[in-house]
Amino acid sequence: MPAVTHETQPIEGQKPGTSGLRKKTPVFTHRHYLQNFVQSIFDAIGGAAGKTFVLGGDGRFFNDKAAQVILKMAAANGAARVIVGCDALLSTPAASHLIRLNKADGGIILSASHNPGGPQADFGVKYNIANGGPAPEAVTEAIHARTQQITEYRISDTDGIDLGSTGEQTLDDMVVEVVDPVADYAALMEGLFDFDAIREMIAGGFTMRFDAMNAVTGPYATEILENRLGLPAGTVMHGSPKPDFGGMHPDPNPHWARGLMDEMMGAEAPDFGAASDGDGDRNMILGRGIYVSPSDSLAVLAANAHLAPGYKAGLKGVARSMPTSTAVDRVAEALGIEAYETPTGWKFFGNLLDAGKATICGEESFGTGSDHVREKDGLWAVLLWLNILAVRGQSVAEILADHWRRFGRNYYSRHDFEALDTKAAEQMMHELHADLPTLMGTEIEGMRIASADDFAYTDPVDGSVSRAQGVRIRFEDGARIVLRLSGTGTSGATLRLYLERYEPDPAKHGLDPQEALAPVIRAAHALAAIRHQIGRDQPNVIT
Ligand code: G16
Repeated sequence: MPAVTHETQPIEGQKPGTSGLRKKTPVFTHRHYLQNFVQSIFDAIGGAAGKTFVLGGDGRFFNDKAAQVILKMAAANGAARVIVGCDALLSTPAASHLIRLNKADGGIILSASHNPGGPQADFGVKYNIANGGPAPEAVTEAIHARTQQITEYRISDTDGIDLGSTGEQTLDDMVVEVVDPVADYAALMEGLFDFDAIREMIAGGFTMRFDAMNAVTGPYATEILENRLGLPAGTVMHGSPKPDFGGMHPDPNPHWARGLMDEMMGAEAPDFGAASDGDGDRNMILGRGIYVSPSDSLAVLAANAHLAPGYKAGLKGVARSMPTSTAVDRVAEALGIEAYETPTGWKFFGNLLDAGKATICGEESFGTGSDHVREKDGLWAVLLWLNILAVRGQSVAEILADHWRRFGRNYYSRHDFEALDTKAAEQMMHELHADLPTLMGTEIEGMRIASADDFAYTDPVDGSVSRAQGVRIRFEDGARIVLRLSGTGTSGATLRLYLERYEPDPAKHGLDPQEALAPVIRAAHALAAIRHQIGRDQPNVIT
């Protein structure tokens, strides 16, 4: 058959970060770049021969062409079957579900998530393993190692495949099954949530706005929210995936989803607002006149999940990434279940979910999900909120106020300093790291430091150890500062500064988080000498 072997040589920098390999699009479209990485994936997993893969992406620029290259490479490497979304579209959680549903050996997801798309913007490739989740570090390290030794890749010398309609075709000896990207995912959601109760709430006048940010969630949200749940047409805004996301930065946070924020804070606001990101795994939750921080959302979902049919048996445990606020830990304590603290990166939740140690996981970076798939899942979070609202018959603001009254409020914010000089950012972390042993017991801004360390994680399931996962400084009153450099950017370095302070007194739950956190923010700037090190003292994104 027409499989051709091309000679190639290693390309520098093909090291997957927090979530797959993300680079500028011109880097990915450069000769052999995608091919080298995909061949390295196949080589690192022991070859593709006889295997079944799932393939799809968020529809960004180069998604369609990259999918054709990967199909031809899978065929030339002897794969038995590739299940691919129509038009090569699949949200990340839907891809995770398809891997599990079809017992596939793995999946390749084309996405740079919340990063902008377009010829000069970002592209990404991520490999997921047979449990449906992102490849763990051992696998991404093996892929990276392979990229440094590669000498050839194999690709079929055929025309591509028409991915415009569903059905089975063959590419050389490989079966290509083109599937509706939405159907199986929508069915999974119907099984988890009480759609009748949500329909009844909607029939009673409940209103909602969902911003799909011109990204992949549009078709999923339209099918589920409008077609199946009966919300009026137009509930989903920016609902058609576009290669450049219509110029939007598809990151669902108060900064990038400004239009939705303004609408939700305005006089005509609907009852509920939500947004999702480029590949559909992130979510932002809003009520009329109120923003729900992702850490609070995780805590509320954990405390109320039993109200949805899929979780009525209760939770086995919860897990959050280290920088995520400890609000969910308080819920876990009340429920008498374990709360796990993992490094940043959804891949670290995989073992806990597989082992039945955690049912719900979440991150401050607008990610929440459960053991229904092995990725975070934006629409899942929206539907669980809708289910809770329908059962409790209260507004988002009432539910949040209730939650804080019961558990106390963890004021929380993340400050991002983007596009920094990489050397300066690394030097800052290096010097801060060197100071850590001297910090315990010292006082700053009237708060005494209880501990200061660099987070290292030992996976409780397989014993693997991940070091240098972020600096954490804890104060005796429960306040906390975390600093780490982002692993998902594509230019320069991004410093993430995470700030948290616990307030048990309900009379003090109405403050603006920036105001409530002011002493913690000042302490962070002083301890890390941020202005001195990176030449800036103002973040460019605050969430
Ligand atoms: C990815 C990871 C998340 C992580 C986020 C931010 O999300 O899956 O676990 O929290 O990046 O990572 P960083 O702080 O290193 O930039 P996504 O939605 O981009 O795939």
